[in-house]
Amino acid sequence: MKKWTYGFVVVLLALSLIAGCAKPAATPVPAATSTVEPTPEPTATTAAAADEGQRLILATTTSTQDSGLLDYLLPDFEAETKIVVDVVAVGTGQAITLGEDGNADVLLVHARAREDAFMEAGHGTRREDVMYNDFVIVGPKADPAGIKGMKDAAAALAKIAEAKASFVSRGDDSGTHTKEKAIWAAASVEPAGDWYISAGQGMGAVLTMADEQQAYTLSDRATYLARTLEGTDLKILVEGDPILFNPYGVIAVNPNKGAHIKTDLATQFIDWLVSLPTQEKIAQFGVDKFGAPLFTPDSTAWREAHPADEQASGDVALKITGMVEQEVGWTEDQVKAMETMDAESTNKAGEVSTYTGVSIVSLLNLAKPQADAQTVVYVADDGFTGEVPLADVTACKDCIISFRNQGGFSVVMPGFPGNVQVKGVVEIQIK
Ligand SMILES: Nc1nc2c(c(=O)[nH]1)N[C@H]1C(S)=C(S)[C@@H](COP(=O)(O)O)O[C@H]1N2
Ligand SMILES: [Mo]
Repeated sequence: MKKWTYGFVVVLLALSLIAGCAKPAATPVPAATSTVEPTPEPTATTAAAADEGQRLILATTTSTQDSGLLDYLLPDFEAETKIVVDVVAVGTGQAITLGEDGNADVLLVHARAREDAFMEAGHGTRREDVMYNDFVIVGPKADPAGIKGMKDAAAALAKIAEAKASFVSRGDDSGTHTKEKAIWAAASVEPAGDWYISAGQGMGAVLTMADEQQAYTLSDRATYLARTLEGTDLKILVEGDPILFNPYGVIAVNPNKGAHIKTDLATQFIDWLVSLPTQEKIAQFGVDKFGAPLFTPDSTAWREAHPADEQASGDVALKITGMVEQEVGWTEDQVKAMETMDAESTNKAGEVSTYTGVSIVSLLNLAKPQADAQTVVYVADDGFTGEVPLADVTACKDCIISFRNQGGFSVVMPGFPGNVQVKGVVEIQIK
């Protein structure tokens, strides 16, 4: 499997709303979430294409339907191919069962282990990567369990359990709930007690409960992002652990299940879904509403066409965010490939040292701070922040982001106070 962090474009687009970059959700339902499992009845058809008589049954998870993704994508497919797609939106488990029973031609689901088992058992003839999104652990700003910034999701849940800090679980056997249970299992914790609230609700309702009760929960990023626009006080506290990755696959159901299985149409659908134009459309979905895409394209064709994205998304080591014309992020190697300069600076102990790095002014020029921006906030990997007026930074010709021996970067601003010499800087926020 390829590296799984968010694509570069996603990082840039999402940075205004989120911190960090992780790629790994089960029910990315932006606004209203549905907890009701629709009955397995076709729900989407197009009259025009129906005339041609070609119909394809797509069994999928509620998230692709509830997020609006299918309504956004499918008209193109139906117009191009004159194939009507009958969408059956159910939980991933149910969708897979529909496939096993030969009650669908094609599946679009997000449960990689179950997909692989489906293929291995011979229920499917072709599986392709389509897209992904990710889960995040969110919680109150006060963070009573002290999990902020942890990179290990299981360790974070273990800490929540140890602190008996309130945690709201979906408790609805959704994909998100399945993922949550997998993380508890990875932590070797069986969550139980007053602090563990099983809601039996959709993602939106669970986020509302967690917000009201100052509790932690596991959310897909898309639904959380949508909530931030509605003023949730919950913060993303843990992200980026590979266990939080949520890939979607498309599978053609094996025609040996009966003459009614439309393999030709399924093949056309899969070819179209993983094709570059469709993947490009997926990359745009949600950007207008939420400021970040809800899904990141990830088909083989997309990956081949975007090798740079993949590389950049691997490890964004330094980024400039906030009030800038263009949010930017670089890998460590990219920063080190820039023009370097030396700066002499005196530390707290009075020792003078020479540091090598990249001019902060030149980095800011790449992001172009907005005219009304006032302040620079340097954020370190340990959460430490240092704040300095933007005008002071733009006037400083020998201020650099230095390369540390142990990797990573530090702010070196000669002559400025110790508390702006931020060690392990990972983000430059412009405010
Ligand atoms: N990441 C990080 N950077 C930090 C700090 C910190 O706690 N975390 N403390 C700051 C303060 S207050 C000072 S005085 C200097 C101390 O570093 P020095 O001993 O190299 O001068 O680091 C600054 N950078
Ligand atoms: Mo300091």
